[in-house]
Amino acid sequence: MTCWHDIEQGERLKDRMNRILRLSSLLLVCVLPMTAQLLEQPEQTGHDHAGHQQPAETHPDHDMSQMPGMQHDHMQPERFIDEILNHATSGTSAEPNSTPLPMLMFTPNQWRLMLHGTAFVNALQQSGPRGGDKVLATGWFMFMAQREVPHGEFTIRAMLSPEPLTVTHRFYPELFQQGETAFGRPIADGQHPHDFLMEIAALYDLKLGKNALLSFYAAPVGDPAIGPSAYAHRTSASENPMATLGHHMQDSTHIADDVVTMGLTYRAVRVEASGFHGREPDEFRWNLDQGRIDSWSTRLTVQPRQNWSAQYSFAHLTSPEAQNPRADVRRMTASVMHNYPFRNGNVATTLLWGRNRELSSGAVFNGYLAESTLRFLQSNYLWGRFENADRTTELLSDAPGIVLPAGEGFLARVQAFSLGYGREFHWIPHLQTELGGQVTFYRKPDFLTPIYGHHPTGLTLFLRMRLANPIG
Ligand SMILES: [Cu+2]
Repeated sequence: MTCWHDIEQGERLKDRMNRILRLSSLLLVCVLPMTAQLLEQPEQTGHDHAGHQQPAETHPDHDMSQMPGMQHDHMQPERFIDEILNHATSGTSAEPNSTPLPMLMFTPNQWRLMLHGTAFVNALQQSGPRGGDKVLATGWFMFMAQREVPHGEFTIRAMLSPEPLTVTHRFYPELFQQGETAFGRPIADGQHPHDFLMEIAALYDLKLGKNALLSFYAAPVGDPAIGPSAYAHRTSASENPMATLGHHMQDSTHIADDVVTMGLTYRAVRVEASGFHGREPDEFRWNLDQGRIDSWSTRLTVQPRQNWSAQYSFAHLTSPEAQNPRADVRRMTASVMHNYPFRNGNVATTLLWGRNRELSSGAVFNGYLAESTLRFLQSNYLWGRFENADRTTELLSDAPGIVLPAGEGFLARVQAFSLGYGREFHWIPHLQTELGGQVTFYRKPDFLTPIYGHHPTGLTLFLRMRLANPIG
């Protein structure tokens, strides 16, 4: 039987492990970008010619020329304002200007119609008494239409997820993962599916001269200005089908109800403010949840160079958890993203910190992440993710023989280290198909060993499909 006071011993071990694993994460984010530079010399792009856009032909992922009816002059953004106007990711999030954007695009009349989508069919194995196995599919599909309007650009977007259908029993096994509910109870060692309606949004960008942009975003369900692009949409996590342990401290608000956002951009700097309903989506994933605008966030994004993006955001979430309705949360996140395209490849990296502070109890929970995805020799992917995340006592609320204090408090800090490889096959036109696998090793304080075993490990094998124009 494990007792609560054993935590102290775990705490001491925690510090030592943290030091080792922080070093590993540094290695991870240094080694992958350097590998990219060894593999290929960077191609000569037009990056030095400020104000000019770079032709699509220099970016393999953007080669529209082989598609009948496709726009032939689609541009990789050279400036932050152009990256914003692309609206290529969830909400109003941004990635470095040089980030590849796999998609299909059609240009009937005055409109630009775009289809983005990624789906994984996964076979999971999570070890130990708290683990499990499952076959399931994750992913999302985004339809977007854009056109020029007087003084600006108008965009509408719908993002859908198959997960309510393809994740049975309201969650899939993922060791140490927590957040949201299934059958009225907190999910422990599992990840919830995302809502069928991930985003329905209208965006209007008003051009204020050449260097400034005033942006409006309204979404019955959508993504307020908090954090970087959520893990499912980040290029640095593009081949990793598993959810981040820090999701509910970093980017879980990517599906929120009744979102309005305003943003002002000047050259490389943008300031945004959002209002939205703070309650997390309920476990009924097919419906559209609604609620009054009771929460807010603000975000500062800076994209000074082609390959860099950084953000800092601060949010007040009113009663986010159905299980803990009296607890309001202040969330703070900071992140830096780097992207480096080169001939026949790309490497994308994210460093991310997220922090929740529960206002009633004063409890603070932190989540740190470093991840990187390298595409090399056209069709090969190598990726890694390191996380260091606080877990709350809710994780063990269903564990037999555990004595926990009342209320939701700090339980432990755990580490997860994932490494994966995948190879892409071009069997079907406009569908990049990949076979891949990844392994995740977890570290936890010793007092959790009777519950999780000595070496908790996760294994994922997957088939991934992504809508995109042919590479190369
Ligand atoms: Cu999510």
